[in-house]
Amino acid sequence: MKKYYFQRYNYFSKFDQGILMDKEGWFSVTPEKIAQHIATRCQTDIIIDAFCGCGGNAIQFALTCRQVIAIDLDPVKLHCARENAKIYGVADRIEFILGDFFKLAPTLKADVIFLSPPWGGPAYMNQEVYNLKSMIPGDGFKIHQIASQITPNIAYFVPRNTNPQQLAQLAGPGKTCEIEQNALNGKVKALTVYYGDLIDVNKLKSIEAEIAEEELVQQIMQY
Ligand code: MGP
Ligand code: SAH
Repeated sequence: MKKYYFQRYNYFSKFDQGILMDKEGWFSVTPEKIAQHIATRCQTDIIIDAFCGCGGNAIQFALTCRQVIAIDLDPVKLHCARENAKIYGVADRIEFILGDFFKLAPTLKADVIFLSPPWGGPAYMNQEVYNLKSMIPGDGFKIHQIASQITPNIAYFVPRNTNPQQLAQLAGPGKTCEIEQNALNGKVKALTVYYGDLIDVNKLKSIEAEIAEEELVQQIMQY
């Protein structure tokens, strides 16, 4: 736990104002700067944070979106998230729901869904290449599939060593996704994978143009 405590201000800049976290919360919370960035990318009307934990992401979504639906199975996490949201002055912008995302999903409507499920604890790094099927509630494929019945606009927060082929597979045949590395102080902490309208099309176009240019150069060199 020590290494997480040393990073406390990375997790919540207002840590000293009474931030609450339980054990799982400490090792799962999204660092504030990364959560801020994801919230900017996910700016929308209604967003669901399907696995809200102690609120690291939900608080930032409340600052960029009109309404946040924050779900967690664990009442302790939900209590922490609500208290933490009060510290950031955004509790009134978040609807907290105690429940199982899988059971609630058919009743939910939103423009964007953010998924940051349990990865199986800090041992996720013991796998050289993280298999999405190792996610704890069900598996990572099922989580994405259930979310995609609500909206195709999904941001999926996954381990930095996740198998990229699996992430691409989730986009569906002929479709694409954007895999973003989230770094803090020069170190990659996790990946956020964007699906649907969350993909930055301009970035994609410039990458495609770069690849086309490189191919052209290769052809000229061969000639
Ligand atoms: P980490 O690798 O356990 O910690 O998690 P650390 O100390 O930042 O990295 P290290 O390489 O220096 O040891 C990195 C980040 O991943 C955490 O800050 C969380 O944002 C996220 N994270 C970690 N775990 C185990 C989970 C998880 O189970 N679920 C979710 N949603 N995020 C997690
Ligand atoms: N993004 C959060 C951390 C999420 S940790 C933050 O920044 O604070 C993952 C959370 O998923 C845990 O709090 C766990 O209680 C919750 N969870 C696990 N299974 C769930 C389910 N079936 N439905 C809803 N929440 C679940």
